[in-house]
Amino acid sequence: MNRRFTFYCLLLVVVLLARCTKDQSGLLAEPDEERSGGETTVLATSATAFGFQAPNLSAADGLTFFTGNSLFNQNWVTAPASTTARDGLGPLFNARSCSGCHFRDGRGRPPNVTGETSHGLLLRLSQGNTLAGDIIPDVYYGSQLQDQSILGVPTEGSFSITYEAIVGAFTDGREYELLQPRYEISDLTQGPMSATHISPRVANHMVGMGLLEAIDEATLLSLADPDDRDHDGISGEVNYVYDVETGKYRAGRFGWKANQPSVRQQVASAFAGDLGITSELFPVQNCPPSIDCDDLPDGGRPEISRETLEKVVLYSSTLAVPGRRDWEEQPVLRGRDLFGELGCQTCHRSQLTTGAHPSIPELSGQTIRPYTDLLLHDMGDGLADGFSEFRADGREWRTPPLWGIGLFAIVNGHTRYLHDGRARDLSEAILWHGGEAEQSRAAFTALTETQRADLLAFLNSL
Ligand code: HEC
Ligand code: HEC
Ligand SMILES: [Ca+2]
Ligand SMILES: [Ca+2]
Ligand SMILES: [Ca+2]
Repeated sequence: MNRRFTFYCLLLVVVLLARCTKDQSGLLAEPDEERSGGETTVLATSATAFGFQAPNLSAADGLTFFTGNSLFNQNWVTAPASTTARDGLGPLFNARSCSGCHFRDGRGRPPNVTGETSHGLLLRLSQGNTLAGDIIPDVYYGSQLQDQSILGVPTEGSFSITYEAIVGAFTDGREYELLQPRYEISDLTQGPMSATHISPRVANHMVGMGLLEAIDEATLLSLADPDDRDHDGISGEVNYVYDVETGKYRAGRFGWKANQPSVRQQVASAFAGDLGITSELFPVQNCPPSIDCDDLPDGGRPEISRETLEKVVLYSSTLAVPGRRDWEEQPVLRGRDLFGELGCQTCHRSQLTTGAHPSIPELSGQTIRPYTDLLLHDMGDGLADGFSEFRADGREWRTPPLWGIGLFAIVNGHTRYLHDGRARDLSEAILWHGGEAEQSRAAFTALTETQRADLLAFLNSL
């Protein structure tokens, strides 16, 4: 009994001492904690913070990046045109340039009013899935609603969004209000829609894509725990998606459901689906059934050459990751520790190491802080879209990387988060978490106001 008492007394002294020293010196940042993209990091805080090339790029890759940048920003035009390098837009499209949605290489948002263009939200369509998980597209409208078209061709239709307010309260009594979006498609021009599932998605910010591509599949598998063997309530899973170049299924990394396997395929599918530009990877023109597209001039077959596509792929792969701001401030460091304590880090992984990038050695072997595991997680009913893609079911989403999310306000002039931009700030983004992240959400609502501010300060420093 006596020995036990002495033991607890000693323990108490040790704990108190530890606390004291901690309080005196304050919390410390880890070495290089601000360098989220390893050697590809830039310390930039302006409106162009997402637009820099990785500083460690070779001179040759730098030149390609420069051309890729203009192909990303410039408008594509209707064929035939004198600028044959940039013609072939449409007949159906959602925007005239990549940057029409990824404005300043940043995050899109839902339209503020019906019919607004260049916001960066699109609707994916399906009537279900094949046994292998591929989308079965709508008979007339394909797998995406294009709400713009070239002269003389009807658009497919348009859509509007209405929001229903949902109120809740933090444990300390402070109330909050979330907006649940509902989508309505109208003005359909090609007959009734057969798609039964709609998945709204906003354009992601573009930084660090090649680094995410360079993470070894073995690393992703080591993070995965599909059957939740360790019983922490979190069961991340790798998506396996169709690779149009090899005809095989491989690990998905890009898109809100990790539905694309590589930057190249993601970019080529954006050219085809979003701009109406065909490529070797997607050679078939997206054509409304009421039009004979063979009668329309095209921009070549394919409309973007392999060589030109590669430039946009390199550009999209090598945008520098912005370094962190205020990373040594005490509230930010307290927020960082809360991020770990609330279990956020179980999905939003703070540190990973890239393997060998197949074609861009500058991206290989980098210690990065992307705050993602690239895995699929069940996020509950609130975020569910009922839309499945390969192994991702209607409740599952890829953990999005959080690097750069504190800069949306400066770069894009808005603070909309989540796959459809429904969250109006970071706090709302967390409050929408459910499913595997329900414990984290609940723990967030139980924080004090100061703790919540610390956590948000940390997120804003990313
Ligand atoms: C109409 C708006 C729009 C246009 C135009 C557009 N994108 Fe996107 N982009 C999106 C959306 C939405 C997503 C997410 C797609 C998904 O989840 O399936 C995305 C995803 C991406 C991603 C993956 C991001 C990530 O974090 O996984 C890359 C890379 C990308 N786009 C590049 C491009 C390029 C290059 C172009 C021009 C050829 C382009 N995009 C044009 C809306 C757009
Ligand atoms: C079970 C895995 C998981 C956990 C745990 C988790 N998240 Fe997430 N988080 C996700 C997924 C998946 C999304 C995307 C959901 C969507 O868009 O519908 C997301 C989205 C976000 C976003 C919005 C990102 C963006 O680009 O729009 C923020 C911010 C965020 N999480 C912060 C947190 C914080 C803070 C915690 C801890 C309190 C946390 N997350 C816990 C998986 C998780
Ligand atoms: Ca075309
Ligand atoms: Ca379509
Ligand atoms: Ca687990």
